[in-house]
Amino acid sequence: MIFHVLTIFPEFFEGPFAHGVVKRGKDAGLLDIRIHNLREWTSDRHRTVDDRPFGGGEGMVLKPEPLFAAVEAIWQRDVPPDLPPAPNRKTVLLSASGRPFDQHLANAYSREAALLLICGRYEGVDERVAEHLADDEISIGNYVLSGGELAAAVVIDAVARLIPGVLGNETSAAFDSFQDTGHGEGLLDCPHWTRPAEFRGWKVPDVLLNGNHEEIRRFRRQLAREKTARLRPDLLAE
Ligand code: 9D3
Repeated sequence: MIFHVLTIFPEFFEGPFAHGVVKRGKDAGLLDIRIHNLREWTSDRHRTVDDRPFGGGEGMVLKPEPLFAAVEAIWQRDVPPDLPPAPNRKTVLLSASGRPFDQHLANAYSREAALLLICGRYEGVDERVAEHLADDEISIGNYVLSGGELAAAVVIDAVARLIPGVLGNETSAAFDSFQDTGHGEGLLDCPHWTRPAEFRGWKVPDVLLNGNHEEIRRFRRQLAREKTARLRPDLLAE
């Protein structure tokens, strides 16, 4: 799978993909990450990517022309011109006003051949990009970031680990979403402990040490329910 990232901060991406699961997937040839500098598709002397909002107001807005030129060039470069455009690819705008990104969307994206992630910046992106260029407009959560770069890294991490072979184990990825822990649909994972069995006076629950696997399974399920009620009551609200 190919991940294209369109950004005004290409240096930002030198760090996040140099380690861990994404690095392993790259080294194994299962995924490729290509970073594109939006300023390469500007045509003025100052390489301008932003402008003031129509109607007035704070901040600057990413202009449509470089974004359209970049996305069209990246997809054309990727697909030989004698072939029809590949349907199994998505252009995704990362924006604070997007639809929430979740595990279901990560699963859907992992079945695409390529994703092109557009990183929003400044006060926002000209709305014609969301309407006529991007297939989806997504946010990674209800908090304010300074731009889409961190969000793009989050999306790539979440999607990359679902690509068959990337985690090493072909079946684990689909099963370990918090929505499918084996403790029942829509529960958080149960808490985990490892050695030592007592640390600073805090003991690991005895049940987990007694070797009774049926009892352990019921105990973990109960802990998962309690933890979900405490930290994520919204998951139990239906
Ligand atoms: C204080 C600025 N906000 C006015 C109410 C709007 C705003 C504009 C631009 C808020 C954030 C941003 C930049 N954020 C992103 O581009 C972004 C983002 C986010 O802020 N939160 C969660 N997901 C994402 S994806 C891209």
